[in-house]
Amino acid sequence: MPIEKVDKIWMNGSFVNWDDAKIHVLSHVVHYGSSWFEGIRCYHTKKGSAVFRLDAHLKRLYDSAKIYRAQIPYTIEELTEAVLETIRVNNLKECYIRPVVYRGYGEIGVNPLGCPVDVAIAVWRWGAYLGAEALENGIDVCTSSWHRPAPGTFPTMAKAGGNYLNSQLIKMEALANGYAEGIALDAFGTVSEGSGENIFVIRDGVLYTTPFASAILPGITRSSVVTIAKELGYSVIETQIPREMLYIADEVFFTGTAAELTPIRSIDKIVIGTGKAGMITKALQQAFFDIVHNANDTHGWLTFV
Ligand code: PPE
Repeated sequence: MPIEKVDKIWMNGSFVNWDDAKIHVLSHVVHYGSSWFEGIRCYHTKKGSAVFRLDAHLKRLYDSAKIYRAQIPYTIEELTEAVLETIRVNNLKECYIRPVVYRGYGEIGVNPLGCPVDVAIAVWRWGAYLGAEALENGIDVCTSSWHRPAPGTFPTMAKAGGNYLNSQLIKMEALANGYAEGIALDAFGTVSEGSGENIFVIRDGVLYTTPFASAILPGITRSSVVTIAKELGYSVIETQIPREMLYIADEVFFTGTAAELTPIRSIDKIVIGTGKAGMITKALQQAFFDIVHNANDTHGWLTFV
């Protein structure tokens, strides 16, 4: 997706012009993938602009850095304020927010500890991630020949830049074969997640989603949907999902900040359910959009800008 420029980017405590937000080519992150980031949405709700689950996203950012022994040189309160300020200075009512922490310029070599931990926050306008129609009608996806990392290789609970090399392989293969997205299996051959989304499977009125140990990113949309589904009276089971369960599901959908709740209408050319967004998927979508569009927020999930 092309990026639409805005005015300012927050870098290490001050605002710089969009075109000046640059780093040195010998920054550690460029060579060794040493970054941790978040994707957050700010919605233009009926009650004003509000960021969805800002605290949970920033908590995950600090967790990601901690796994890699990186100390973020700001408090969570400072970064919270920096995110809100970045939205305000750019005069955006609605946007996608990308805080990124990275090992900067200092030393070269695998050992990152001699490099500074730098922080930037960018915002931009980002619409429907998998296409405008996707939210309504669902998408056609495939299972990927690329698997998610095995335990003890790349920690998937960290939202690390380097993990997205795996996501890129999954996404490019899917697109090359004419699909909108790929579903990756884990090292054991059970379902993991999409290149940038968690997955839910519905069968006989029960929701299933893959556990953290299936090499997923602990998605914040995923946890929100689990909460919403339980409130609507559905059972949600977190368990390993065999690949074939995808094909015989009544409904399958992706969740993610960018993807929101995107229905899946076919997998490997096998039609899922009725081949349209299912009833439960629609009900969950509606409940989710009621929170972020109408600000009907009973959970304290919105931070107003
Ligand atoms: N798994 C992966 C691998 C992932 O990247 C995301 C978010 C999720 C699950 C869902 O997590 P959450 O957003 O907390 O519900 N992917 C982000 C980046 C997408 C991109 O293309 O860049 C996102 O959705 O913002």
